[in-house]
Amino acid sequence: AWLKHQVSGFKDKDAFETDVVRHVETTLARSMFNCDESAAYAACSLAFRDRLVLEWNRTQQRQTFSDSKRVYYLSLEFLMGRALDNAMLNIGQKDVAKAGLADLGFRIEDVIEQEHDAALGNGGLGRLAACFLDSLASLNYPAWGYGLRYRYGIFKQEIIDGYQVEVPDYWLDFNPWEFPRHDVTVDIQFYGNVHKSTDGSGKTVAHWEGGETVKAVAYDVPVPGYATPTTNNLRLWSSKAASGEFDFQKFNSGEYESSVADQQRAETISAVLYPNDNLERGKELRLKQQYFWVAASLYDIVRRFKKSKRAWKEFPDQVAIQLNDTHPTLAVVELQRILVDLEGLEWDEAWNIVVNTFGYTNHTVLPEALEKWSVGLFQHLLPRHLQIIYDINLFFLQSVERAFPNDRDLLGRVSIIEESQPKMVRMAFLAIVGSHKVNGVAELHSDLIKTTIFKDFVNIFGPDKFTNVTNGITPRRWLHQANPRLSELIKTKTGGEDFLTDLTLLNKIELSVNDKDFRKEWAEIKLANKVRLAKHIKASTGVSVNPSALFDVQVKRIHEYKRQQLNIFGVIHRYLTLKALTPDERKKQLPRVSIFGGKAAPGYWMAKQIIHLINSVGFVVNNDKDIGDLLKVVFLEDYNVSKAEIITPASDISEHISTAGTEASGTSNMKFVLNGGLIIGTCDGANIEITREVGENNIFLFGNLAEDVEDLRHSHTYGAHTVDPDLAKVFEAIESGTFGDQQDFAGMITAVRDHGDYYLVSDDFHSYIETHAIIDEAYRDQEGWITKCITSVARMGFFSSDRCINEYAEGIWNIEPLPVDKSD
Ligand code: 26W
Repeated sequence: AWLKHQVSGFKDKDAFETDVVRHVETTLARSMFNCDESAAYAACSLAFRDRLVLEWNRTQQRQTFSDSKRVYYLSLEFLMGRALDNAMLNIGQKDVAKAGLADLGFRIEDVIEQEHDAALGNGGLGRLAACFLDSLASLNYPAWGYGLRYRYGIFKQEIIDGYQVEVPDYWLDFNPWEFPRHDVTVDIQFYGNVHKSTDGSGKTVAHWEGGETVKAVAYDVPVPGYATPTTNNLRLWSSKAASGEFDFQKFNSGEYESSVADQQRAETISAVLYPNDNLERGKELRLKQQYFWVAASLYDIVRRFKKSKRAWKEFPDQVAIQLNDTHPTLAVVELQRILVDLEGLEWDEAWNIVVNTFGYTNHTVLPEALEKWSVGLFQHLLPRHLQIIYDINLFFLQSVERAFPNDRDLLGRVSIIEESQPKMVRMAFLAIVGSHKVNGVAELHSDLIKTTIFKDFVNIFGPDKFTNVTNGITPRRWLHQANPRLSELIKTKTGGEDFLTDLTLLNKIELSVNDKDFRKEWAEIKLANKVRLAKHIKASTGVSVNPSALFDVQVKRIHEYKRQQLNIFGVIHRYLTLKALTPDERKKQLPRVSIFGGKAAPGYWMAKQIIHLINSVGFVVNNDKDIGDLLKVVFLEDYNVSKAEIITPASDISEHISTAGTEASGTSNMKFVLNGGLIIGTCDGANIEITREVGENNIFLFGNLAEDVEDLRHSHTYGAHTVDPDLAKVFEAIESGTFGDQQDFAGMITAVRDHGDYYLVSDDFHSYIETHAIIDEAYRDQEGWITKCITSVARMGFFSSDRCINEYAEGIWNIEPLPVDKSD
């Protein structure tokens, strides 16, 4: 009882320094005399890692001995960003490290900067998974993440002559945050054939034989909770040739080259993260990745369950598995295969276990993002799984037929197999049938999936199977780490650091909204964050921006549905308007900086055109002497998590302007408001709930509503489509060559003018421009603006990923936190 149980940090800065020096001299085999910043980063990380692994092991032991139910979060993406800063803050010893590093001659910021982002994700879905891991650990839930250890994360984006160029992201050169577990491996089978035989009792048994085998090797990453010793595990699988380094038989018989080729083919499986966001391309290697990861994870989960010696029917009392979108849906089939083929359970008993184990989260309604795999590909790669899918479908359709007799249309609509040419397996339908709960990620989105893409399933399974869990973000990284001064200021008004674990306590700052000193400090922090971003802009683009101008930010993946084209057309409109003014009139205008960032999928031609237009507009506007500081346009290269930590706290306005009904939730909208910025947005995704929380006066909404989108699209196709007159002038300017060769941007214009304007850019343009004018006026009233910002932050408590994870834990996973006894 006298043993204090908490993250055993460093006794003081001297103890920290001793560990750093020891790691420099022994682990890294360098001398302190030539210890540069990268060596300091390595040694500092190793020193903190030592602290973490002790708690990590204790956490695993505690969770095993307590025999409590665990959740396994299966995600093909984990967009973790940097680990060191987060580990220092979660352990609560950043100040110790800062002082210690200073003694050794380093600035802590420079040391933190050395770390390469862990960028194993595309965007929102991957970052959500990372926020969830932080909340699960911080709330002491027994939880593991399972993913793939890509050798290359999302590509690094370079902007060359205004165009995106992709460069490979080789991030594993030195990664102190992962632990290879060469003893934890699983053999994964592909291809081959299925034979059926009859066992002693006359039962048919399927045997999946032949094909090729690849080895999955586990790499573990510790996930520290905030202000708790709980340190959970993220297990990432890496692929390796099953025969070891080379196939020695081949090697010895002189087939050296082909033995190397086999090895490389195996390693290809976990080599690269697919860079498509919201676009499914049906590539065989992607399906291989999915099965490889799912099969290794399930083998691991089942192995752990079997150690408990419980009956199979208790599996769902011990194990919850969450499917992050449809990417891991094969897990449903794989668990059924393990239970029926390998463990000998009856089909119905097995299926009951499967359905009670899984939950499925949908993250998009875009039709081009919904996963479908051809039956032929399945037959070739996973022949036994295809048979099981057919059986799942058969029993499902039989139950539908019983409940809704003689409705052939219905059977066709809900069949897991799409009767197209070629036939396709619809993964979302398989995920729904194989789960006990299906959720969307914001209220509007959850309503939309129930009334559109999954409507029939609501009729079949009843409405209770479908639910909403509005997304959230971790306030540790997105407030405390990204905006330390604001976090400090909030602490003084909420009475301590508790708001970081109970974000609803933010509401206390609303009492200080009229406190002069508080407001002054608030404004100073925002300005300092903008100065910091201005320096980054100067260093990365060469453009000087005025930190007192209004900073207008849109950073997210580039996609037509997110409508960066609407933003840049609006910027051009502003530029043309400024140009038409007299110099005296111009002086009265509000200076603005338009900041863009985000990656385009390498094969997404239109998205790349949008990036090129933004850069071309920037080139003209930023060098126009008439304009000066009134308007600057910059595109920040290689937007990622660590850059988001600089950009987010520096915005005055951020843009969340998707066509209504297309953005499932959005999560950066939450980050910007939490950091004291306001939003211009459409009535889409979580913008709607943000409005409910902060109040209509504190958000700038515009544009058509989701319920009207279908009719508007229809009117474009069947009526005469006239482009908004202000937008027409923008097109004229582009087409007259104002921003370079008009041919370069022709696709963006014809999409709106001639191809039906699917994303309603013209329909929303007027309302968008007007709303920006309202923003200008609101910003001129700095006192009113600050009031809006403070009030909004005070009301953002709902959007913590802690609230979100608690909702999953209660409503879907049925798991409880495992409290950490201080006297343990
Ligand atoms: C198969 C290709 C593919 C790749 C990624 C399809 C779909 C995806 C993701 C589901 C796209 C994604 O990241 N969706 C985003 O999920 C966030 C977290 O829920 C939401 O906040 C975003 O609105 C949604 O676009």
